[in-house]
Amino acid sequence: MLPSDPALRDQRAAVITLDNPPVNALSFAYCKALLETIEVAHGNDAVEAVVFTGANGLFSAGADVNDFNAEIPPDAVTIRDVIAAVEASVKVHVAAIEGNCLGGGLELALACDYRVATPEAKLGLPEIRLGLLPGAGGTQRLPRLIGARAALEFMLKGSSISAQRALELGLIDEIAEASAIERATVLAKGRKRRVSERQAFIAKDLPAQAGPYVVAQAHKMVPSEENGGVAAHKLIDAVQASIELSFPFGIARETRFFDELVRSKPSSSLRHLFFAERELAKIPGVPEAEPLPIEGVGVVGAGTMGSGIAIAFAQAGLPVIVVDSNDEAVDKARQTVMGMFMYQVQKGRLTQEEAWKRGQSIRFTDDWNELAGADLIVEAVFENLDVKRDVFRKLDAVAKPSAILASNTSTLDIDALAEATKRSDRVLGLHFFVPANIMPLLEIVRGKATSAQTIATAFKVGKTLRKKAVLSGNAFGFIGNRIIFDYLREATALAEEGVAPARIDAVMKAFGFPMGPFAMSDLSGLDIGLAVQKARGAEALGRTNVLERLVQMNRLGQKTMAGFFKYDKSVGKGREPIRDPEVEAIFADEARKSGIAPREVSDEEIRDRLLGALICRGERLLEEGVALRPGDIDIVYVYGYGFPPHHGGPMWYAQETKVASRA
Ligand code: T1G
Repeated sequence: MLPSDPALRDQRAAVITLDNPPVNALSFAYCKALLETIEVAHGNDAVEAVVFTGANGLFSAGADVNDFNAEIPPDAVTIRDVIAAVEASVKVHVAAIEGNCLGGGLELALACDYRVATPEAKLGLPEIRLGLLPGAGGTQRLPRLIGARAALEFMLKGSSISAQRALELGLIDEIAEASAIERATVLAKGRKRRVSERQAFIAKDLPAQAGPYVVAQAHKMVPSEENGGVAAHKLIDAVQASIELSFPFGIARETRFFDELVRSKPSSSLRHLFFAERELAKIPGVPEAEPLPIEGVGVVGAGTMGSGIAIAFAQAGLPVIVVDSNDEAVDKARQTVMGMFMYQVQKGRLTQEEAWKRGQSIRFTDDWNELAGADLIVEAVFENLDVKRDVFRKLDAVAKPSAILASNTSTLDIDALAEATKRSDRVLGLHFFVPANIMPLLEIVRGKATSAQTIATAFKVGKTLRKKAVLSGNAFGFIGNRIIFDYLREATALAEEGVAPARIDAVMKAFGFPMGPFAMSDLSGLDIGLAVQKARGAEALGRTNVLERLVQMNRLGQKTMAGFFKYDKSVGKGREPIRDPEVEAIFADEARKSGIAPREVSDEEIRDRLLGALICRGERLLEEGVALRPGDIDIVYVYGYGFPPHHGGPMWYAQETKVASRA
């Protein structure tokens, strides 16, 4: 285990390489082998220092999340045991970090005396995203190393930071421009352990008496326990323990909290979503196909969707050509684009120069021939089949033979668009969500002739855009919208039975949705909802004409400051729904005409009927093969329709709570 490289050997350092492909997960099984390796190094007098590093281009992704889905065997060797061995040793330990160093992997590094990282390393404690908290000492060691306030912010966010930021925080000791292992062994030479320092009462950035204030403030800033905030509140309590209790008692408190969270429903839901997301691009029956290179993108239509899609591609570093013959739309789109990039500068996410460059990477024109060089062209024009077929016919003529043509339609038939071209194998749907440069969801809609290579290319584009890309069959409304229609219809049915829209929305907000079904309809526009209903024919039309009446009264939703609710510019920037008895009267009148009697309905019935509608349509889409897996539907709903992640998505919720689907 002593390095073969004589230079390193002379440093009397033992290099232990974490090597458990693909992400060096510190599973119980791997920790067992690792502990044995460490004990050999500790037992070797020739070894003065131990250097941990990682194979496979990263340090470690932390604990193996799969291990938490089963009862933890009593004799399991965990990261805690590995860290206890490191702490008990007299030898200096140094972490040589390359690539990702996350979760338990970073906690192992925190148990070392020194940390060296290469410039591209990424360090993070993302446990909160799994409904957990760092359970191998991170909540006690990190506050002592970088201060309670910085540690709290770091762990509550759960996002990774760069090596440079880690150095600024004091999380690492050095950035190694060349070999981290080499720097680590040099750094270890002649150094002493820092265990006691690490376990002492130190509140670096916080006068002792401020601790309770910071903790109290933090509790106010995270969601309530009912609303998915359980892990966050426990994490804050664990950091409070790091301020108030001695190290061993703090560790005991952390362990208790971790063991409670790992058995909690919110955590099992979030772990389900973690793995569901990683299944998305595994398409059964589609042979591994080499994705086509996408170096230039075209967008047809400079409206809200078109400019958002253009920004999304520019943000991913791809040059974009936007075609639109309407000068007014082009001017508005140009402002939207520059406005978006200037906003990123204000937020400190881009430098002025980067924003300018990104803005310049989007070119507007009314000349379709400028699309001849694009590898992918996304059509985002008015939602009308004939208009779109005409666009596809024109694109087929100007685009190069290898180009992929995609439609951003949210409901229309992809095959009907493909038939307007001579390249139906290279035609598919790429359904973005508003705003396209922000919403993480992307539905990839496969037509009957869409090739495996086109699908593979679409998933690669999804990864480049950092989207959660979900494959959908070519059916009305695809996955997301098809399911939401049933959900909105069930909400309308409840209102027809005399339940106020405001109460229905309140029940779904209490469940964890950012907004209820009626506010959601008002946001997307009642005229759009009615047009879609009409396009779908009788099956979609509700039992009454409420929607039609509201549209005739020009109550189209937020855009006309009245829909199912009223809106007032002076209340919540005109976006806060205000209860309107006039609408409830219209519901009552229409219900009377349709012979629907008002009835008492409990909050539970409201919740279960609406969730039941989601689940039922989800089950049908799985039967019809429109959606591949329940997990795919859960990702669509969590990342596209505000389904609360701590409930895991409609299909996971159904499985976990036995809520019956509602036909
Ligand atoms: N456990 C088990 N499997 C994992 C895993 C993990 N921690 N991380 C990744 N995988 C699998 C993943 O399912 C996929 O499998 C393959 O590895 C490649 O992943 C005690 C309790 C590291 C940034 O939350 O963020 O430590 O689909 O597709 O895009 O306090 O994976 O190929 O079969 O994502 O290059 C905390 C989670 C754990 C990090 C790489 N750690 N992982 O991204 O590849 S809890 C995390 C990631 C913990 C301690 C606690 C990313 C990545 P398959 P991938 P990638």
